[in-house]
Amino acid sequence: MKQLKLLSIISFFLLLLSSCSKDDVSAPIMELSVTEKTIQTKIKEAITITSRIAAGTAVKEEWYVGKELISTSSTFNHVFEVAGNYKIYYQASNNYGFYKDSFDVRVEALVREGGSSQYVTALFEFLPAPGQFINKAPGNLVSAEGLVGKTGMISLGAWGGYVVYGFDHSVPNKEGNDIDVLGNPLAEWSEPGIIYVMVDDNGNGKPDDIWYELAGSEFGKTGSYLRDYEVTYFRPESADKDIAWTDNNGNTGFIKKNTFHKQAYYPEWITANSYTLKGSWLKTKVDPSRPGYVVSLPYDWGYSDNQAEANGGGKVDISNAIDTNGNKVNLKAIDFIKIQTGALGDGGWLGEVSTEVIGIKDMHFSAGNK
Ligand SMILES: [Ca+2]
Ligand SMILES: [Ca+2]
Ligand SMILES: [Ca+2]
Ligand SMILES: [Ca+2]
Repeated sequence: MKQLKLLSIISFFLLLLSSCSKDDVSAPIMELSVTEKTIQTKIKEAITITSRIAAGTAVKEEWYVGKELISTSSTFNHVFEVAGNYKIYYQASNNYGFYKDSFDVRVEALVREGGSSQYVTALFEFLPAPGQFINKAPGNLVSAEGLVGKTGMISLGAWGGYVVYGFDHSVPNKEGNDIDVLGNPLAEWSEPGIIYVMVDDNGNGKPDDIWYELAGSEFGKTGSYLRDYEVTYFRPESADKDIAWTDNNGNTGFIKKNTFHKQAYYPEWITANSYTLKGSWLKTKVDPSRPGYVVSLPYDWGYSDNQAEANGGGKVDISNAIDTNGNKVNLKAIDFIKIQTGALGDGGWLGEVSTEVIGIKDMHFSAGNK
């Protein structure tokens, strides 16, 4: 299936003093012919490392990747299928002593050059939360498909609703912002979407790898930001009823129906009578104190459908990627993107706070230049 290719040979010289009697030496003498301890490679390319041991020396050899035994010969040959950081351990022993060594391996994902469009080119998943635009445009599957290769309009419903797209090339992480997620915010009506990115670590063209949240201005702020938040939405008895929800902190509430949108708000293509969405949470900034003039002021930066274009819009920097522990990760490029409604807010007559996405584009793309 895969072509093994000799990418890197690191050989070292293991000199065991087999000509001496056991009484003469307390331990074997070993020498490394190379000093590189970190190996850079790409997925699906073989790494070969060969040990050189004095002829006629009976040595037991073992090569491991992590705890997995890969080889018991003088040659380590292995193909890494998934990008990431690995450790290779080598050990050799004979009657006279024991030798061990290790190598760090950084396996890079494939960076896909070129591409035909600055916009996302594939829709992988659309799972909105209930909302006033769900089950019709712009909150249906046709709307989600409308962002493929161009601009359009999609609403993700209330908190946790999301959509996943891919680009037909890897979007590089260059200086500054890299991706522009277009929305329809107004100066006093923000519906912030949290943006996640993914690298195709296993090179299969599917978003089955690791999501990294792009930290925005609220990241880590007590009271306005939570990770691992979950909301379960329940199908109402009839389409004219509000949609009940519960969260994993013991709160309950409703996504309320309004008079402008009379269709069912619970996604009709979901057959289960409840479903749970998971992600990070931003405290809603909806101010309902003037019911006729409800506002939801924007967060400072880092979200879609939040700041007006003049204030940076939904432009985000891949360098803000964080892992599940909230630690920064260095990504050279990304292949997939997820936008998720980040606030659980009720705008009164304006309906639920629900992120809209108008388009998603690679800010570095220029046709014929890549
Ligand atoms: Ca960047
Ligand atoms: Ca993948
Ligand atoms: Ca909305
Ligand atoms: Ca909006």
